[in-house]
Amino acid sequence: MSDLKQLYQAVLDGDADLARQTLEGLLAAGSRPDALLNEALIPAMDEVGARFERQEYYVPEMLVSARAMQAGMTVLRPLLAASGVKASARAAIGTVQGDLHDIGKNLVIMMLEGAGLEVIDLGVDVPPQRFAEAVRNGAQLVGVSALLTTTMAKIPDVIEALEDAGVRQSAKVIVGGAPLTQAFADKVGADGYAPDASQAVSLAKRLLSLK
Ligand code: B1M
Repeated sequence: MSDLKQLYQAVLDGDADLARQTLEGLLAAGSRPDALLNEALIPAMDEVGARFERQEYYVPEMLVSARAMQAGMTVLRPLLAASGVKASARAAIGTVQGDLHDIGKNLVIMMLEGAGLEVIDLGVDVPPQRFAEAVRNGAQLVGVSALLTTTMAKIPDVIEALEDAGVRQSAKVIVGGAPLTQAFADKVGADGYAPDASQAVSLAKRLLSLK
């Protein structure tokens, strides 16, 4: 197996140590950071998403793969920044105000990063104005996660904050979390709803017209 294939496989298998070691070996041998990202890490996360959708992978497998990819990204990120490689788009993702659940949100962030987006993690219990601020700072996609029936009711406040700040048209808004539905997303005026992290990636790509 080539080292590039081994890197791809290590992410699929969720082997963070092997992913990092293989990636460092490839870099030492002269591989370009952007090639490792585009030819191994991103395709591996695409395949993880596809397996999740086929129900061959579940949340734990997706989490360990995302962590393996993150292990690679910690090595690659400074090199990519130094070589001027740009992320395809910038997103800002947070859990809505009053809500402290972040496991699903983090998974969505890791999958979006795996798809080549730059993601600002706004954290949990995020006030609506912080989403608006993120758009003012260049986010083209806003992601809002909510896990409680009480806090999902706060999502319209986020959309209102974007409108009040005059930036609603500057970013697409996607929402997700266990109690949410497409009907809820439509009702509150979000641009899209994704039931899981993998579909959040395809939704983001579609809304932002990324390939
Ligand atoms: Co809480 N909790 N919790 N909890 N908790 C739930 C959500 C609950 C369903 C449990 C239950 O009663 N059966 C229930 C909500 C009931 C309701 O509102 N209908 C509940 C409750 C009541 C509470 C408290 C109020 C309990 C209390 O204190 N009395 C409290 C609230 C605290 C607060 O937020 N203010 C509370 C606290 C906690 C912990 C802190 C203990 C902990 C959170 C730890 C953490 O996140 N760091 C916790 C946990 C772990 C859970 C359960 C057990 C698991 C949630 C989880 O991480 N799932 C949960 C019960 C359950 O779901 N079985 C429960 C795994 C995760 C990968 O899935 O988050 O759904 P999920 O994310 C998915 C999708 O939803 C989607 O993609 C993800 C990956 O596929 N998705 C998005 C999520 N966000 C997305 C955003 C997108 C797109 C897709 O675009 C932006």
